[in-house]
Amino acid sequence: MKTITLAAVLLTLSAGAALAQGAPGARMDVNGDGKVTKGEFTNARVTMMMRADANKDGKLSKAELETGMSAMRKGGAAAGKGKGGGMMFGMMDGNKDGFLTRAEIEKMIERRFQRIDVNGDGALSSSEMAAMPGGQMGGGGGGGR
Ligand SMILES: [Ca+2]
Ligand SMILES: [Ca+2]
Ligand SMILES: [Ca+2]
Repeated sequence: MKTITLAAVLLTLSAGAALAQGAPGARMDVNGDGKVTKGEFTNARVTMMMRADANKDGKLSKAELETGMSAMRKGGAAAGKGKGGGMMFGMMDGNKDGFLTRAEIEKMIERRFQRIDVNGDGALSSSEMAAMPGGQMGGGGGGGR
């Protein structure tokens, strides 16, 4: 299945490039008001995570998550977290069935949102995003440019 592999690589590359350019979160701010609301944030992150759903069953297995994470790392996003998906997977899989459903991923992302939203106004300003813990989401390079 050469075509599929190539397509996946291209997808990964363009995703990485898109993530690497501009401010962290520029892509998440769908309506361009300079803030990323909880909905925008959750949606962007869930969509990103669900890209790893290789067999399109709507759930992420551990293997799918790990593949997706390493693809993201190669693309430049999610850099810095060298730990692999294992621990993260365990934390996210609320019912321990070995799969992450969209709802489980959303829950994790909402929790993360609350941590990033320092002033608790329900939206992330660019300074809050810049201070995002771990610099996931393409912020890993840290202020080059
Ligand atoms: Ca917005
Ligand atoms: Ca899946
Ligand atoms: Ca689960």
